[in-house]
Amino acid sequence: MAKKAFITGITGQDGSYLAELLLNKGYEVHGLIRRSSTFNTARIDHLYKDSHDPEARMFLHYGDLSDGARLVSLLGQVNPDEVYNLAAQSHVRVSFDEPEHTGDTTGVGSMRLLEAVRMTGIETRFYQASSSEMFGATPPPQNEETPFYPRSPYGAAKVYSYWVTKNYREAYGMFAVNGILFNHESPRRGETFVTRKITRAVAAIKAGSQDALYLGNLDAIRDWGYAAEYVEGMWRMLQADEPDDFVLATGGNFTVRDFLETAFSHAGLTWQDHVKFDERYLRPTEVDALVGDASKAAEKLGWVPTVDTAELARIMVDADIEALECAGRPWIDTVKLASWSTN
Ligand code: NDP
Ligand code: GDR
Repeated sequence: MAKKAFITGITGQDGSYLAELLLNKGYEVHGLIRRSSTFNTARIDHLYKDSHDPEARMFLHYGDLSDGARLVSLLGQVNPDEVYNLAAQSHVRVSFDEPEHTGDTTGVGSMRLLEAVRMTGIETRFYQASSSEMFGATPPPQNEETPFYPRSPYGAAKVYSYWVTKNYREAYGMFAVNGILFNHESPRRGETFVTRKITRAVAAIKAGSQDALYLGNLDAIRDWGYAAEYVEGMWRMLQADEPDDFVLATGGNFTVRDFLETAFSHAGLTWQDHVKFDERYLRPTEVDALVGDASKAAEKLGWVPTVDTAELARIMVDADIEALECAGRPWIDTVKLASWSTN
């Protein structure tokens, strides 16, 4: 019998890579998707087969982390071996604009899903997408022992989810783990996160359809890894003998400015000619430096990332240039529209 996985956030960056990984491993994959007036499945369309097709192994179910009753009925119906909770309002800057919604989905939503597991009584392993943002103001390097000091409603909501996951493990003996992941990016990264915002702009500037790129704080230090490698780490956490929490990171320490330099120069451009400052992109409280120490994951899970930040920047620039060249004008128009975004 194929193992069954249930993924919340399957339409997001990580959800799409994880679904791909699990389908390749022979799993039957069930994903939670939100009802939307437009299609929101672009990242997983290449994996989808109509459910009438006898070869279909990925199934999508409408639901929302704000709807606990639906989570109970779905988990009871699917009865998965593994649950990956990747869904969240995941944008740090947006969490200052929508703190209540962020708390409800990124925080309490995790508890609703854990409670749904407990109420249905299913035997399953549970992965919680915890974040390096929980370390916030605590200086690097950060590992599993580092104290939390969140600096945003998002970070605070993730701290709640971290502790409630740990509590369900201790209170009910659940196999529930926290993956504390540092920033990880890819050509599928959401367009308003800084790396993708930069690499899309590089492609549009190179194509002559954009001139300026507006950014906020260029001094922030981040440890940017490649998302496709991080989902393997998530899966390994659920295959371990005992439930435990793990940091996944590369140990790299690029500033936003370093990323700009690498991305623009890869396309033969000079970032100083195009980047302008806009205070809208500053956060009321910033996280200055996140650099992870993933030695526990290397030792206990054998998880070691191979793509560093410079290579990642080049992969993303190449992908965005190719996307523009392949799709032609409609895509260029989308780039222009996206530059109106405030995040
Ligand atoms: P994305 O923003 O790309 O994806 C978020 C997913 O959550 C989307 O599928 C979105 O659906 C879904 N979602 C949002 N709100 C709800 C809700 N109320 N109910 C159900 N689904 C919802 O995030 P990533 O893939 O980058 O990240 C995955 C997880 O890992 C997130 O929890 C994030 O906070 C966390 N994380 C990410 C890191 C990173 O660097 N990428 C680092 C550390 C943690 P829709 O498509 O409909 O919007
Ligand atoms: P982050 O990612 O906040 O680390 O959260 P983001 O890419 O949004 O910001 C990284 C750094 O870049 C600075 N920055 C800008 N950021 C954005 N988005 N837009 C800008 O124009 C801009 N200019 C400068 C930011 O101030 C920040 O210092 C990501 C998310 O994926 C979270 O869900 C996840 O938990 C953490 O990574 C780990």
